[in-house]
Order: sequence, then structure tokens, then C-alpha cells
Amino acid sequence: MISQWRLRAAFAARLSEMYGQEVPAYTTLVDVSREVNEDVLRARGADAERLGSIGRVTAERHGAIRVGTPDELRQVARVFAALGMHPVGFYDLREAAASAVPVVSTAFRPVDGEELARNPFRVFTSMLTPADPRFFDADLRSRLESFLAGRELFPAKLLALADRAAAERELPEADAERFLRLAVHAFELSPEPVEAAWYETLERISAVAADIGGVRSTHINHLTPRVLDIDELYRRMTERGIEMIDTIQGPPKWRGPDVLLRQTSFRALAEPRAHRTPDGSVVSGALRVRFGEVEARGIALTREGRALYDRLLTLVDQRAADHPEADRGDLARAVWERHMPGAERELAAQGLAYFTYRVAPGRPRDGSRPPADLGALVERGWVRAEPIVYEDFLPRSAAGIFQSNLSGEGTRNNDHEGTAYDAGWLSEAIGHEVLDPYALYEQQQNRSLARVAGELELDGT
Ligand code: OOG
Ligand code: NI
Repeated sequence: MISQWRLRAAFAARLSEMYGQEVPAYTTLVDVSREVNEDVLRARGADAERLGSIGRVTAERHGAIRVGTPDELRQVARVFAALGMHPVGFYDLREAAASAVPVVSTAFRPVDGEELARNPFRVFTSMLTPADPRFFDADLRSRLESFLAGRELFPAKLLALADRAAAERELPEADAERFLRLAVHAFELSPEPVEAAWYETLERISAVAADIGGVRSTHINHLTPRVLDIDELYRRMTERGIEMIDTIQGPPKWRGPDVLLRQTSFRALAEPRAHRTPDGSVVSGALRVRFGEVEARGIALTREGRALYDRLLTLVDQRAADHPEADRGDLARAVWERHMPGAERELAAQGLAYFTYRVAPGRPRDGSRPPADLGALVERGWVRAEPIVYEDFLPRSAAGIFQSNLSGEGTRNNDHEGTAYDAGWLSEAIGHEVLDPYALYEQQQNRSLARVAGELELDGT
């Protein structure tokens, strides 16, 4: 029997192999990431593994896929449920970018600590919003919806195997093999020619709309390795002559703890894709939609910590607008050094970040009673605080990643009111609750606190 986490690990590994064949620059990115991680491990020792073992980090990937309808989203959710991956978080990218990104998104990922430690594979999954009149008029909406209704992304056989794996949390070896083959195949780039006129019609609205609704299949858009020093990675990729986007998205490089998520990517590459012209002939062509991205993960922030992050982002935007000649990274660093606590201990004390608490093996054993409050327990060596790694995404960075890889600006007509989508709507569409990331981190922190209280008999028993 192949257990769910082994299915997940195997799926991630095979997807990676497939994507490396389709997009060779991805392999370079993985190689350079591995080199950087080995160097960081050598230089920093155990400290390099504070946010995940080197085994986890080396195997760690996130993928991104894009689907067209709630039905397709429900189906992809069944495939991911087979792998122990559940929808977490709601991201509205229609609002997060200056140009047109007509999608709403969630991320499918493992939710409990043990499963994440085994293999944290996650997939950022976006769904097109044809009902949003800012992007699509009534005529285009109905053409788009009927085009999408007529395609099948996931064969019935795959979905049946997926449901079984989700229910039984394992599959016999032969079925596991069948499932993995069908699942990987569903995300390969299709050789079917692109209908050029239809694709271009959608492209005028948004390159993302064309990538999703202009073809009869879906494909993995990118696969992202995790790196321990993203600034170094950026330098090394540039040295190799690979054109990176201008910036690293997310928090700046600074002297304090790594928080949330920093991401960067190389620009989408032209890939050969056959086109079918309106007269029916097939000609060779190329599309630029797929790229390589890399990320560095930091500590998960609480709602308060995140609110601070968002405030600082606004502050940096203002400074950058006032000083267009200045380097944004330098401006951001100055803002952070002034306003963001520079040590884990302060993040914990101010309730800005999540930690797992454990009774320290070297705690006082002189018969003295432990102090009652958490700060003092940590301070006096009774309890250790280990940061909880951020497992999710950032809407503004995601929009930046989308945007920096779009060929055109697209169009959004702001005279119309946008259609409302939210986590509740998405939960209904998927048929499963979209989980709240904060609740998951908090649960993990609270459980560890309850264990500490039990072990130290803090509740007075
Ligand atoms: C998804 C873009 C967002 C991330 O890492 O923030 C993303 C896409 O391009 O489909 O992957
Ligand atoms: Ni990504």
C-alpha cells in the first residue's frame, strides 16, 4: 500500500521531472537552489534548519495551476484531496494588481505539522472569473463559458482513483502508479494546436484569461523550489545570464528575522506551440506563459503581525513614490529597521508571529517552580520557542508574479462593479471549506502551549 504522503511526495517528484523536461531552465533553477542551500548549511550550520530540515527544504516545491470554472476547481480539489492537500486561504487577485488578472485563488496544501514535515507540497490554484463584468462583456462571457463547459481536464478514471485515495488515505501499488501517471499527465502541456483567433480575443482582455480559457487543457504554470538565501540565488542566476524579474517580492532583505515569504522569478520563456489559423491550417508559433520562480520562507505572522506587514508595505510605497530615484530595497530596509521588531523574541512577546513552544531539555531542576507567564518561562530557560514556518502565499506578491510575466497589460473596465467572490463562495464552489490559515497556525501554537502546561503542571494540578 502507498500512503497518502508517499503519493504526494511521488506526485511532486514526478511533476518536477516532467516540468524539467518541458522547461529546461527550471532544472537550472533547481540546481542553483540546491547549491545555495548546501552553501548556507555549511556556513550557518544548525541555524540554517531553523525553519525546516534540509531534507524538507530540498524536496520542497509549490506549483501553480489555473482552471476555468467552479466544476473544474471541484475536480482538481478531488485530485489534491487524494494527496492529503486541502484548500487554505482565499486570494482575490482581481484587486491586487494594477493590470488585469481576472482570477480568484486558493492554495491546496497539507495542514497538519507532521504531514507538512513529511512533504509540504502545495499548489497555488487560480480560477477564472468570467462573470466579472469589469473584464468580460455578456457576449464574451457566454462564449467563454460554453467553451469551458465543452472541455474535460481530468478523466473520470483519474477522479475515481482520487476519490478512493482520499477516502482510504492510501492506494494499492498498481492503482497508485495508475493514479500518478494520470495525474501528472493532466498537467502536461498539450500538443493540441491553439485556436489562434480565440486565443487572441481573450488575450486582449488578459494573457491569463487566454492561458486558461483559450485552450482545451490545463498545464502546470510554474514549479517553485525553496531556497535558504534568495538574494544569493538571484545573483547566481543573473551571473548565469538568466533574465530575472526586477525585484524580489515580499519583505526586504534586512538584519531581522525572515518572515512570511520572499519570491522572485525568471521571465516567461517562449515555448513552441502550434497554432490553428481561422482558415484551419496549422502553423508553428510560440507562447510565453510559463516561467521559473523561487522562494524563501520565513516565520508565519499573526493577524496583528500581518497588519503591521501591510502597513509597512504602504509606507514603502509612499516613500518610493516620493523618491523615485531611490532603490526600493534600500527604502524598504530603512522602514523595516525602524518599525519591525528585529528579534524572534520580540515578535513572540508582541504577539506578532507564531511559535511552537516546547519544554526545554535543560530546564532548571533545582525543585523551583516554573514562572507563570510565557515570556518568563522562555527567558529563564524552561521553555523554548521555535518559529512556525509560513506555509501560504501573499496576494500582492502573487499578483506581481502574474503581472511581471504577462505579455500585455490587458484591460479592466472599472465603470462596472466587480462580482463578489470570497472564501465562502469558494468553499461552496469546491464543496469543501476553504480553511483559514491563521486558525491553522494558531491551533498549532495552542496545542504546543497546552502540552507545555501539562508537562510543567502549570495549571496547578
Ligand atoms: C500563480 C501566481 C502566484 C505565487 O507563488 O505567488 C504564485 C500563477 O501564475 O498562476 O504562484
Ligand atoms: Ni508561485
